[in-house]
Amino acid sequence: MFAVSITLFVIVVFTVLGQAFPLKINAQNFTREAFASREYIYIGGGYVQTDSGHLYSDQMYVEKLLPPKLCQPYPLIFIHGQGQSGTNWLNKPDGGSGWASYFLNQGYIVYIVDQTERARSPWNPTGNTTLTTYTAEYIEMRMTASQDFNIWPQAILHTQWNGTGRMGDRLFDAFYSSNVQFQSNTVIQQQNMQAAGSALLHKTGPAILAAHSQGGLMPWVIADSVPDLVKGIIGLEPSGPPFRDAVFSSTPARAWGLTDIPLAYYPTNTNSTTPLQTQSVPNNSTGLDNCIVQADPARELVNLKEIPVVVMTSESGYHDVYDGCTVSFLQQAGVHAEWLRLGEVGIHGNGHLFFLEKNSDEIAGVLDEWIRKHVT
Ligand SMILES: *[C@@H]1O[C@H](CO)[C@@H](O)[C@H](O)[C@H]1NC(C)=O
Ligand SMILES: *[C@@H]1O[C@H](CO)[C@@H](O)[C@H](O)[C@H]1NC(C)=O
Ligand SMILES: *[C@@H]1O[C@H](CO)[C@@H](O)[C@H](O)[C@H]1NC(C)=O
Ligand SMILES: *[C@@H]1O[C@H](CO)[C@@H](O)[C@H](O)[C@H]1NC(C)=O
Ligand SMILES: *[C@@H]1O[C@H](CO)[C@@H](O)[C@H](O)[C@H]1NC(C)=O
Ligand SMILES: CC(=O)N[C@H]1CO[C@H](CO)[C@@H](O)[C@@H]1O
Repeated sequence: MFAVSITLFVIVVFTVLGQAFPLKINAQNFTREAFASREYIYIGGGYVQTDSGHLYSDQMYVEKLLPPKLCQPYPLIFIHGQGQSGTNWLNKPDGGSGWASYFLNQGYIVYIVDQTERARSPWNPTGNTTLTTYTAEYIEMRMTASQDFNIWPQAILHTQWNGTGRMGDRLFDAFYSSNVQFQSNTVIQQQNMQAAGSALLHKTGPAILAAHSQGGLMPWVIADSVPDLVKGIIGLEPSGPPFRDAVFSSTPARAWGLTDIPLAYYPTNTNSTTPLQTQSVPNNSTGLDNCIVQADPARELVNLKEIPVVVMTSESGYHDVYDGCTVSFLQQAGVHAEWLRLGEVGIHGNGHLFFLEKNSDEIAGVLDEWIRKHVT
């Protein structure tokens, strides 16, 4: 009980290289990471009875990094993708400084979570659910070395991963060894993240959600339950497209358009057969997929309507094939969503893990600019 109910405040001074005189150290000389004070909490979840006693279940690990000079009105909450943990936003596998540092240096409070039942957020072994994990081959093919496999048309353009992106390369190994197991049931994961995420926003107050890939589903379900507390949603190649998988399979998925669990639509759905009626819209350019969107007239995502949304997509990642469909779906449902394709703003050669790639700071700059312009 103690461990979960107490908030620990830990001031971290980054005395890298064992330097004992923090006051005389200029951060730039010793580490490229930003100075920050750090505290962590566990949020959400509760006790469950098991055969051998009580366990605490479905709570989420959250780390708060406070910049030396706070000058942004809203904090940024980063949610990582499948197989990943909050380390995604700390330093990069090649030792370069990560997005947490970038945004701390711009004066944001940065929150980093480990999704429920993942990494430092415990999995309940008595809950009858299973964990799974990604192989190295899966990561090479989809993310770090797509140019060697050419599964989708844009894959060949990939140049920004540092190193070969293949097993045995020091930087790939550094990245892949940070991958962790995850809850394999998407419905359970979305329910748990909705609960823990809303609890977090009640604690932080109004904030911006920035979420990658499978984590990119979570802002939709969290904002749907606490719309007034979400000031902006940044989808970093969020899971999609609506209603089905794409590129690697075309299995039906996300019956609620963006998610597997219900979102509030208006008018309310009265058809018990399926949450939403759909239609297929043909693609207009090479390399882009057809889209499935709602049949007309589309229902509105009432709780997301007032929240500015950007979907950011890399030039060579597999999401470029279909992220436009996610954006079309959002717009059709009345959401102010914008598709920001990095290739179209002159940032070339990135893949799905663009925040860990060589030019990650340049991309962070584009995002920072978007926030300053759209989140008010
Ligand atoms: C797990 O399954 C067992 C056997 O079916 C059942 O007795 C138990 O209640 C289940 N536990 C949970 C948390 O659902
Ligand atoms: C309910 O949804 C199903 C499946 O999309 C469709 O065939 C049916 O016509 C719908 N019923 C009504 C009353 O809209
Ligand atoms: C293709 O273009 C038409 C006409 O501009 C538009 O209605 C449709 O949504 C586009 N398709 C996609 C997939 O964007
Ligand atoms: C639409 O996508 C299909 C399959 O990906 C492709 O064959 C076709 O050329 C695309 N259409 C256009 C106009 O590019
Ligand atoms: C690539 O990684 C090496 C470390 O192995 C680092 O020294 C170099 O700066 C990185 N390159 C870029 C462009 O970030
Ligand atoms: C000794 C040394 O390298 N000092 C550098 C520490 O970092 C500051 C800021 O980047 C530089 O101006 C110093 O030259």
